[in-house]
Amino acid sequence: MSSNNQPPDPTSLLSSVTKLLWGRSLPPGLLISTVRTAWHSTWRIMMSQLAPSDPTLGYTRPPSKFRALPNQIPLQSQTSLHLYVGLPCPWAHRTLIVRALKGLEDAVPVSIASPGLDGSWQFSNSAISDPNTITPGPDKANGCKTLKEVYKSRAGGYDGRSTVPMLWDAKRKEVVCNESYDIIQLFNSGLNELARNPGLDLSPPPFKQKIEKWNSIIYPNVNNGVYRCGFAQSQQAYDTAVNELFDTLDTIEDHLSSSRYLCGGELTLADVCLFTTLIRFDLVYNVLFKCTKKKLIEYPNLHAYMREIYQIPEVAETCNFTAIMEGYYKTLFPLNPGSIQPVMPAGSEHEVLLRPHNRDSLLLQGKSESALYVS
Ligand SMILES: N[C@@H](CCC(=O)N[C@@H](CS)C(=O)NCC(=O)O)C(=O)O
Repeated sequence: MSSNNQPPDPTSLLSSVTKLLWGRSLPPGLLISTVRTAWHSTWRIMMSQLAPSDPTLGYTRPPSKFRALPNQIPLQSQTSLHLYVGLPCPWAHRTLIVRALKGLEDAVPVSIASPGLDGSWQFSNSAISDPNTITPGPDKANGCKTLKEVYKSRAGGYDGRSTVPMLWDAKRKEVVCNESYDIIQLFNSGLNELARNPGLDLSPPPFKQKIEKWNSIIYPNVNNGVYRCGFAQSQQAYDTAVNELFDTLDTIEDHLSSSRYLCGGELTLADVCLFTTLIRFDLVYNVLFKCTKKKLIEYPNLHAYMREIYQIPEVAETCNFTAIMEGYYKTLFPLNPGSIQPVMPAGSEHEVLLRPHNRDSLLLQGKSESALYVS
């Protein structure tokens, strides 16, 4: 028995037994192959929960359960909306950016959850609020401890995936929508009477077709593409995903050499959707999701484009790099069992992102291209 009556530490017990049996050398092959088989099977079970897959063991993202288009939101709900997000999540990040650009902070209050060790979204009452950084905190609409509780509290309950972003109607106590693209469309054009910046249109009619075209390329290959790399459960599925990801990044890099934004001279919803993946690329996806063919910083146009968007003050305020790093490296246990966070080569991410982007010279070209859509 230990002197302070504490139970023996199982790890030191295990290491004493292995030392006794095999000294300092590795345990025999049989033990290694048994542990390997057990670990691999457990990994497959965990991955199948984390990331549902197709027959090639490629990741297939489950569809969102609650959908809503701007004109489908009941009028009485528009004044009682509440947004739930998590800072590591690129899908939730889209909604924070459009909310900030449109000036909807007062009209749509936000509650920020953080990932717990079991991967579920949790609220914290003890959060230290830092006025310079967006930080997680309590559930301001329902006072719940977890997002699961909020979903469950809707009339009729809910037992599915409790994902962010989630738009909640605080009066009706109902989930309005949990699909990021629907939410950013609603924020862009459905709440103009409540917005501080109603004149901004991130999806103007002449650009709509172009935006849809870019989304249809970028969503499967880049936004979801990085997840298809990281959550692949076979070499074949990973190879397909990683090639499609980098082929698409090459195409965008080329396009951005002569176009300031994806659709020409103005920022659109397509840029917001690409940005939230790019901003996480070198910090997370390059390392944790094995998106290793290149780092984003090796693409001069894409990196400068990302910097230009980051340098919009309302956008920078939605980025919390500490929360992003911790959210991925500490929570995605099957991908990083030791929870060790890698060191990044450059200084602070914020400083790198403040370097000049020099994309103003593309303004004229971009403007003339966008004029083409109008005519
Ligand atoms: N298609 C959804 C995806 C949302 C999503 O997958 N969110 C993740 C965080 S990045 C989540 O909340 N996962 C929790 C879970 O699956 O239980 C959207 O674009 O809004």
